[in-house]
Amino acid sequence: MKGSLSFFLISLVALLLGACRGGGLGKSFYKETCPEAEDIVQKIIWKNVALNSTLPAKFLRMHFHDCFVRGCDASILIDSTASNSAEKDSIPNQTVGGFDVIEEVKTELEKKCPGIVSCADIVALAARDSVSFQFEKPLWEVLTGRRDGRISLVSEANSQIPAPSFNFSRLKQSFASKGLTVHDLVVLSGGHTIGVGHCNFFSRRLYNFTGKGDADPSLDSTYAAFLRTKCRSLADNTTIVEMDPGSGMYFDNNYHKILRQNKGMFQSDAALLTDNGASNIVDELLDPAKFFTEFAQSMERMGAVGVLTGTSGEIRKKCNVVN
Ligand code: HEM
Ligand SMILES: *[C@@H]1O[C@H](CO)[C@@H](O)[C@H](O)[C@H]1NC(C)=O
Ligand SMILES: *[C@@H]1O[C@H](CO)[C@@H](O)[C@H](O)[C@H]1NC(C)=O
Ligand SMILES: *[C@@H]1O[C@H](CO)[C@@H](O)[C@H](O)[C@H]1NC(C)=O
Ligand SMILES: *[C@@H]1O[C@H](CO)[C@@H](O)[C@H](O)[C@H]1NC(C)=O
Ligand SMILES: CC(=O)N[C@H]1CO[C@H](CO)[C@@H](O)[C@@H]1O
Repeated sequence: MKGSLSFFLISLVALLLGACRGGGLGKSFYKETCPEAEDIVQKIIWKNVALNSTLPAKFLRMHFHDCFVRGCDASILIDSTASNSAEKDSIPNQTVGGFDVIEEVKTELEKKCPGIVSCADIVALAARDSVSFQFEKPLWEVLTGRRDGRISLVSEANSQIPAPSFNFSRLKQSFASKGLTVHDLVVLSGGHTIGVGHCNFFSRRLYNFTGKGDADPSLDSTYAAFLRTKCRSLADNTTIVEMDPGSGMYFDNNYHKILRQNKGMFQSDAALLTDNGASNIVDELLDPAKFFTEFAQSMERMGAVGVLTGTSGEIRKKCNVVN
């Protein structure tokens, strides 16, 4: 009797821990309802990434921005209407891309299993599969079962997505407000190992850091000089620069290596070195094996932020409009 009671309690704890880990998500949620779902996503994402190597960065950033506003509920995909300005109109979203590919995946899934697979799961899988393309195997596990939100507000995107001007305490606070730790912050900032930044997000660091025509002293001066050859003035808001020079297409721990050399692009990158704890985590991630393991774990945690499951939300028919 006592044995079965403790077995019951242990099972209960295991169940609760499992639920907490994924916020109600599960492995292969579509196993019965749409067994091909994950293969279809991977096939279409890989086809597109093979043609356009800028896409992994677009999808990784899209997933991050989606999760930080109302949880990972595909609210980032909703178009603005006459009466509502959606997340897509926000300042941080102006350079997000890849929406057409998400719609291509959704169209195919609606043909195979109508009304089953959420846009929120497609975004999470697209981030994983696009980044994993060059490795030909999934880099992290994506639990599924997210449902789609019905609300998307430009004001929330502008206030909830951390800005590149943030200092350490604001970054920490931003991640904490999503239930993520400083460890997650340092690990996930490693997403900046792929993709590009527009000059206007960091040119004050090159030309007018304190308003006296000066550069940010925490930015390596040789690297700052190089960046000035790319971004010719404070007004340049069109030129893009690789965030991880020379390795900007390759997903690896080079972000943390160059960050350690004071070559992070944004103030928010440099800020990770201003806190002892965070700076120690940067050092740990100089070990590639450690980086890949930790990145996988933090992506799973980010992918569970504020998710809608069960009967909450809906399964959108088209990803850019609510049903
Ligand atoms: C910690 C706070 C963060 C800040 C302040 C931040 C800020 C930015 C900014 C300003 C850009 C440049 C956008 C552009 O100029 O087009 C960018 C790009 C990017 N970010 Fe972040 N980011 C943060 C965290 C993350 C996280 C957690 C991820 C994903 C795990 C991520 C993934 C990316 C990627 C992949 C790009 C490149 C996008 C492209 O090439 O189009 N970022 N980020
Ligand atoms: C690649 O994808 C990006 C993001 O959607 C898009 O802006 C760009 O035009 C695409 N490039 C090509 C060559 O299709
Ligand atoms: C970080 O930025 C906030 C807002 O700009 C400011 O109030 C705070 O003092 C800054 N913290 C540090 C440690 O510089
Ligand atoms: C640099 O910043 C100062 C203070 O904000 C401003 O007065 C000045 O116009 C800026 N310089 C340029 C070239 O924008
Ligand atoms: C870039 O700057 C120009 C001139 O200030 C402005 O008209 C334009 O809207 C800006 N573009 C973006 C994408 O911010
Ligand atoms: C990709 C995307 O939808 N970008 C939008 C961002 O917001 C501006 C308006 O501020 C739109 O014009 C863009 O289409």
